[in-house]
Amino acid sequence: MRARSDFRQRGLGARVVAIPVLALLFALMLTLSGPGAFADAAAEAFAAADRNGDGMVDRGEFHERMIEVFFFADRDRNGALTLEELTGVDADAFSAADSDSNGALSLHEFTRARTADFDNTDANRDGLLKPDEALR
Ligand SMILES: [Ca+2]
Ligand SMILES: [Ca+2]
Ligand SMILES: [Ca+2]
Repeated sequence: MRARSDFRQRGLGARVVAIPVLALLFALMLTLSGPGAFADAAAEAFAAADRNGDGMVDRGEFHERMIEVFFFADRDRNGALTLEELTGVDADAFSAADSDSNGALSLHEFTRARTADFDNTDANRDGLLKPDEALR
């Protein structure tokens, strides 16, 4: 168990959490829609996150979607996501996001990692994800 200060340093550091943005959302869509439709599933996931239908996902929309995904993925409803619950997320990316190394992602750890994804994906730094940024 790491100290909270170490947790903060790691979270704010330059370390890149190597989960492609919306990868989890895509993975869930793939789980629901079956294999062989990645592009369609990705576009559907993007459209689902784009609540106001303006063709872009802003931070508020992204945050809402993250929360939904967290509780959807938390199948045993214990308030934390294990690697088993996160279909399609690789072990290294999971470990990088698991700041306190307890083998599960809290909502805070999950949203922190996903927010880093947002920032990494927002190529032009305008606070909006457009399909050409998110669907690569
Ligand atoms: Ca939008
Ligand atoms: Ca759980
Ligand atoms: Ca954890």
